[in-house]
Amino acid sequence: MDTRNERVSRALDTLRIELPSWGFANTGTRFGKFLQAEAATCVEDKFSDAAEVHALTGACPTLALHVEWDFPNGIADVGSIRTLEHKYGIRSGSINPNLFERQEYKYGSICNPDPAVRRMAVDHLLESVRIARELRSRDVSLWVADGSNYPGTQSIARRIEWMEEALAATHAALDPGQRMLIEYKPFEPAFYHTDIADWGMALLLARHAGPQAVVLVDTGHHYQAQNIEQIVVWLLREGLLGGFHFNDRRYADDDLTLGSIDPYQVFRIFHEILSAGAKAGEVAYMIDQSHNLKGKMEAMVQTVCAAQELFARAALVDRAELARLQDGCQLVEAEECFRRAFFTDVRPAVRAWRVEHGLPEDPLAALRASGYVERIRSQRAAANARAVSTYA
Ligand code: PSV
Ligand code: MN
Repeated sequence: MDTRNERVSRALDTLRIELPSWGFANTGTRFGKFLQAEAATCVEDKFSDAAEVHALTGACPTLALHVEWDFPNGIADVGSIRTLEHKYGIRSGSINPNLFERQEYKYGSICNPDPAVRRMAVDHLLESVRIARELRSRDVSLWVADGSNYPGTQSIARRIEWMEEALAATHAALDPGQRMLIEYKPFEPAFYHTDIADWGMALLLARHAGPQAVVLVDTGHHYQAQNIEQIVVWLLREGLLGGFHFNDRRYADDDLTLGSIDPYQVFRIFHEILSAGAKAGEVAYMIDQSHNLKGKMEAMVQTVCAAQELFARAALVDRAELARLQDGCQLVEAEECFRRAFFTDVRPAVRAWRVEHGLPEDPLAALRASGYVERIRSQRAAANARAVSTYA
């Protein structure tokens, strides 16, 4: 029988968590932003911050990039991104097309009734696939913000057709090793109907698009009380769970630190993935948070540490014993077996894993002691102050 430390160590060796470039920049809510002097002001800052988080946690070798924000010149920026990859030892991760910010997308992007706008959106998707290919990124992660605000104002059915056409065209452009991740969200920015509102719609769209299309589960994108781990089990069973966007939520898509509201939910999700025997990397774990109040660097380190601890706890579930108890319908014993792992204090084992890998025992304390945040604050304050004045 393995010791607790060995099980935790083996589990953490397999856990990779992608950082979002936009999580280091000044972003906020639609009601405003509280600007941070240390926020990233350019793509290089984002690579630098990601490298720091990786050095502290040992789990984050890739950075998710958003095309509109990180490639202002489109594919022409690939060369400078490659230079940054080498300079900071961080690889480009998922490539995220942006189908939600241009004025042309007021009535939708790939579901817009205007064929010229749909064409523009598909061209952007195809360019995103080319960028991903150039950077050897496996995943193109797609969130479609399309929808409508008033009943009867759009044909839901025709918009499905247009969406299928766009996704098929994007899928056809993928290289054999690439994947197209389809993210769903039940609300915001559309209030009446959202074109990809839930995992069922995302799953059907993925099936229609082709074998390299899979579903992306953003933990913030569900109605209250929805059982996310059950969705995860179904997607795993269908071979369609592409990955996650990690955050937490109290009401809506709140962009909170992972597990800050409900760590038990994250544990249950990890348990189902480990129970299904998913191979490392098959399910992409990505963070999708833009902190408005917490320091961005600290919040990111905190989320990675929370993910590591909850993953470690899920790895401690005695799955053979649990299966036996489930088969015998020994409800109390089964639940206690499950809870025993959840309530285990894995922090000593996680610290041991860090020491074994030459990492700081306490990444958050190490970040504070490093002076990194103070350094970037003084380097970036002027540029961020200029950003403030543009709002005046
Ligand atoms: C939308 O709320 C979302 O979850 C999508 O993943 C976007 O790409 C991301 O947030 C950043 O706006
Ligand atoms: Mn997301």
